[in-house]
Amino acid sequence: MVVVANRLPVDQVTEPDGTTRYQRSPGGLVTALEPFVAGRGGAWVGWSGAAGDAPEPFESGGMHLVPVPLSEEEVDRYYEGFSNASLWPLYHDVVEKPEYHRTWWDTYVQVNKRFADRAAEVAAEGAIVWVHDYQLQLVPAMLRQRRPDLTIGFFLHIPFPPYELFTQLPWRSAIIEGLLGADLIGFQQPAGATNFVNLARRLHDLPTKGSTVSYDGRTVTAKAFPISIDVTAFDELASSPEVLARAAEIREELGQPEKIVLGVDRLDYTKGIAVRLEAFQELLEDGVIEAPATTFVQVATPSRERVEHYVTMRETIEQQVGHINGLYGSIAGSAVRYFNQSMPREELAAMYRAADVMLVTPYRDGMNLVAKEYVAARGDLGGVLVLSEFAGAAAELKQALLVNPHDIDGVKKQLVRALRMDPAEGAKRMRAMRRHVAKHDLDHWASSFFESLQAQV
Ligand code: ADQ
Repeated sequence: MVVVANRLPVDQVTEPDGTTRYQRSPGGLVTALEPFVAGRGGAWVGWSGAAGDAPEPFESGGMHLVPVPLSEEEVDRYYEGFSNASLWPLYHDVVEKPEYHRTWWDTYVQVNKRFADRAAEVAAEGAIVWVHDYQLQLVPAMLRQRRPDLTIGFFLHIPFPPYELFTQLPWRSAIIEGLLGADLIGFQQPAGATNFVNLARRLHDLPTKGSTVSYDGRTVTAKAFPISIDVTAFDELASSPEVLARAAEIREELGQPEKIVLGVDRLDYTKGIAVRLEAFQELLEDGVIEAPATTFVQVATPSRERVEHYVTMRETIEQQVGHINGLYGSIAGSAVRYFNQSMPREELAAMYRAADVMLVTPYRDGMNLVAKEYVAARGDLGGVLVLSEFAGAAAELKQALLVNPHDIDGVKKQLVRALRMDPAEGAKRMRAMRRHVAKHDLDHWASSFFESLQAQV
């Protein structure tokens, strides 16, 4: 079993004396895949996150880790350029205008080849290889060419766009052919799988039947596997005495507001942070809510800080926060508490537990794990989730208050409804959502993908 992903499941840490070591990344994906990889004596091929030479392969957590080197220029063109300034906005409904540059594409091809070479070197005869995400869409075909004996799976963590958007891409055919190298292609939503099958038919004139495409004498299946989180672990963390004490402390430190509204995101233009701030500001203006009796806490992890769209978006959001606080803050407290920081899981869990309303308003999101974390954290059945209908999670968390983030009046209406919701109704909704996520957790996701992939051969 070999996992191929842009990043290795470890982060490089520099000690005070200048030496470096590797530490397991805290991410959920690593937790989910580790048992599959480690249990099979498997390998993980990925970039360490630092530009320059890569260390020799090493063992960690029962896995054989194979670092792929990327030069400064490759990080610039393959990662920040083609992956995050071409594909990311294109696959998220062109929320921002994608940029297409031939040099970026050439580097994307070159780096995908390097990942495919490494995977081809380490995979045992007849091994299963699971390739992840939009940075590596050419790897399946490159790998099949090098190693026809392998079973290849691919999972896309972000949405897959319809024909009308996807065909903007000057290298559209190469991407579809790259993905067709896999035996099984997993998407977050059935719509992504349908879009892919349609593209294979319309763009490449390939025979398709339901969720399958006939290509090169093989059958390629495209199917939805909605990702999730380790629900039990998050639930336990959020109900631990330490986290509960911290949740109470957070309320106190905020000056015991009547209501806490929370947003937690990677600072990304797809997440709709500005929309939330706008809705909150208008409700203050309208006199429907008052600050700091109602306080909005927004935690935004720094992300892709060298990509231009991200720099301008951060400035806009910070101005908006300053503006709202200037108008509606008081000596007693601010209306919006904004943190451009990454927080430890325990602190996030305490925030989820303290928040009366969780606002998740992306314009488009493959899944959105924050929404699922909030539900997993609310073992007390408290709290109301307001969720964008354009997040993959909306297909599962049906008892959330759904909103169209483009409709500001609609967002305001649902936010007020959430703030005023009768606790019994809130508990009923939360219980139903918790029942769903308890069954559909991360292990369920990884096992179903893995079983479907094995069934292909
Ligand atoms: P992301 O776009 O990163 O993921 P999301 O699914 O919400 O979005 O995951 C974010 C993760 O980062 C969550 O686990 C959250 O707890 C954590 N996080 C956010 N802010 C944080 C902060 N300030 N401090 C610490 N942690 C923070 C992509 C896709 C999603 C898809 C996932 C998984 O865009 O749609 O759900 O992959 O497939």
